[in-house]
Amino acid sequence: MAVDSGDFDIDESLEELELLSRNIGLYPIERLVQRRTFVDSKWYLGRGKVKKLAKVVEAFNIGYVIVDDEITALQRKNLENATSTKVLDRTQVILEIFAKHAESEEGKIQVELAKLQYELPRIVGLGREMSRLGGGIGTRGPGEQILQRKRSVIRKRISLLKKKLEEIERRRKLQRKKRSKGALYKVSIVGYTNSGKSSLLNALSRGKDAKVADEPFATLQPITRRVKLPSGKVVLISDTVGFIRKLPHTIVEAFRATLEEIKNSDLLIHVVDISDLFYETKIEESLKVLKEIGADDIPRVILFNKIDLVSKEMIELSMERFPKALFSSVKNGVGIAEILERIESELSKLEETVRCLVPIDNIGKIYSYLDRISLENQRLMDGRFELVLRGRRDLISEAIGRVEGEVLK
Ligand SMILES: Nc1nc2c(ncn2[C@@H]2O[C@H](COP(=O)(O)OP(=O)(O)OP(=O)(O)O)[C@@H](O)[C@H]2O)c(=O)[nH]1
Ligand SMILES: [Mg+2]
Repeated sequence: MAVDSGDFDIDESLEELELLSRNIGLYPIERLVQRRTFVDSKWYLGRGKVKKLAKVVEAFNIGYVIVDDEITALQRKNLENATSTKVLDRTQVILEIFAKHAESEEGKIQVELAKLQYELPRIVGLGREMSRLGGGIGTRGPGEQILQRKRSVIRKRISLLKKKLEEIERRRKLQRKKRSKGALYKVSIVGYTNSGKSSLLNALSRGKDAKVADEPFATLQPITRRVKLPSGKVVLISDTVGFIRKLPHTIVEAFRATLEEIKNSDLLIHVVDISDLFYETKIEESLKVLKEIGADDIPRVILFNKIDLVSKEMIELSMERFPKALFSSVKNGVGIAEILERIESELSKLEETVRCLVPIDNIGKIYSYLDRISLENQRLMDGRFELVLRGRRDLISEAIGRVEGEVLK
């Protein structure tokens, strides 16, 4: 059930909600859409539509009403009272799917945190009836006291979970520091859920470790693999949690550390399911999430996957619209070599070659960078070393900055 405010294709959105609902065992049998530009603050729908909803619920003996939006506690209470049935919203459905897929300690904590943060603001304002059980006007009845206690328990739990996540994040940073000695490039595979990100990681790393499934949000804990590029250079490639329209804010918050890993990338491969008729809106939705986590300025390559499911014309049309995009059928191993080549060429844009003169006494300092930048040539010249260095711009300037070498270019 949804209000169509014209922001996006409502049928597409409901189609997606249906898919999400099925994933947690709820099978929608009726759809109800109200076309209006605003959402009713108390009822979500207009009053007439609420009555219609109640009739539909009764006629079909419906067990759940699912709203294609995030609703408030008041809207939920009113809809539940009016329809005498349980009301769920889009965020709760997504949270349930996440809960189903949480396997690791971190994933479980993140999901519990997201759920509690969703619940906390929804405990307020429903205490009026409960309060009537006790105290009079102006006093705090036992109902309100119970709610306050409940809120306080949830707040404490939230802060405990946040501490645990911080600890996990701290450990991860330490590990990263150890690993980053080699300063390998990091490539992240991002995109809408179910587009084939984990399948791609498996194909690129010739492994099977990343969990692949034909369902939304199969990946909650992204994995990272070392992958050898055609030149022999090794890079780190990670898959990520899938994006979705209206990705609940509580999820972005709870999974911030996981999502922010994307920010540490040198390059993003944005996977798009070309067989999805609405792929353009999904590209936009993914860009919104990237923006929200501050990763929208990282170089990005669009990859249209699942070309085995569409016609040649569709591929040609997408090529015209996105001339720089890559195309693949990861399932059939088509396009993998081109992806590796493109990763190589994109990363090489981040590099530069510099010729410089360094005093002999300082050469050790430059050598200490040779696990991260490469020394292409060196010769002794008038008591100084002439070096040709190639590597990441930032590392080259850091290395040369340490020895005050003279840059010849
Ligand atoms: N037909 C076809 N199916 C593919 C292709 N690539 C992946 N799939 C299927 O698409 C489904 C989703 O693949 P995943 O790799 O799990 O997708 P994901 O983007 O990691 O999904 P989440 O982690 O759930 O966000 C699986 O059933 C894959 O087998 C492809 O090239 N063609
Ligand atoms: Mg995945």
